[in-house]
Amino acid sequence: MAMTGILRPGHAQLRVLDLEQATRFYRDIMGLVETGRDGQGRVYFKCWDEHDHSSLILRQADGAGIDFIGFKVLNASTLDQLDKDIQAFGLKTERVPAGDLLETGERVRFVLPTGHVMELYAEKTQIGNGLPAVNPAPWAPDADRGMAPVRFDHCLLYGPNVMANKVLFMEVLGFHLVERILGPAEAGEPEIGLFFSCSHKTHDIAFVEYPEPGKLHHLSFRMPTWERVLRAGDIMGMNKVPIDIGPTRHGVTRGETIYAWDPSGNRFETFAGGYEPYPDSRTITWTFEGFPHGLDFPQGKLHDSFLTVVT
Ligand code: M3P
Ligand code: FE
Repeated sequence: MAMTGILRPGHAQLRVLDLEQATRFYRDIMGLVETGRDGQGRVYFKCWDEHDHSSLILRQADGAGIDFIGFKVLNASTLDQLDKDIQAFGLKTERVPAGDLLETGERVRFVLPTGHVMELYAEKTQIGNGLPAVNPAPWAPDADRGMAPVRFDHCLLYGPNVMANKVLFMEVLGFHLVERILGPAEAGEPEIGLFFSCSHKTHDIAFVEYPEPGKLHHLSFRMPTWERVLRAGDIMGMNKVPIDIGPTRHGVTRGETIYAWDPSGNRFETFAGGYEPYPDSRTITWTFEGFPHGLDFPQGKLHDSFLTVVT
């Protein structure tokens, strides 16, 4: 399918309570590649098979959570057009100068109706995946340290007004709605969970209705296979990483998954599988009664922590 407009989730900036402990976790246990530190003390990482300079930025803070999520767009004129479209939709935008994030161009920043800070950018230096573009091997040495996800895949964010996000994502930002979760019949089955894609993936970003704005449910890291999800679970066990759910499979998106917590209490997901929707694919709906299997298909179980623990 043609890829124009918004291409993919490119980076997320995460707040951590102890930067050096978090750096050791993401580098040595998660197995990300550390790519830089800036004048503000932030630490930058990428997954081994990503080419752009960074996809995860850690900032030391007093409380855990997400500062912002950034999506890469096709080019500078796309960025300008989306900036105008977002303003016409009624949101204020702000330009963050190039270089504020290492090796990253100018960003257009705005606050979603759910209270999350989102940004768009067109430029990030490509530093490569450690493999040549001519006759490359299937993996590089960085693929063999820790859990070693191949890419930052998506995030699930919790906040109020997910229905307002739906209009923005579908009518302005060009995403399609792949799956949705409905609330109880007594409440008139409102849409309480929305899974959006700007690509061939089951989701590039998802939202769940929640009273407090701007909350992070999880950042998800793509593993190449289910075996690699299980191996990530082995590494979590070896390192006493606290697990929330899994290994199991979601009914929602059919993803094979483990949810666990980083040392600051931010949830992350190691994730594989799923399917490949197109923009014209039918949207899949999970009713409130069906949702326990949507969350954990084999067990059909609503895990309390999934619904209540966010940062
Ligand atoms: C994911 C995923 C829910 C399922 C979440 C699914 C809210 O996080 O990556 O597929 O039930
Ligand atoms: Fe997920």
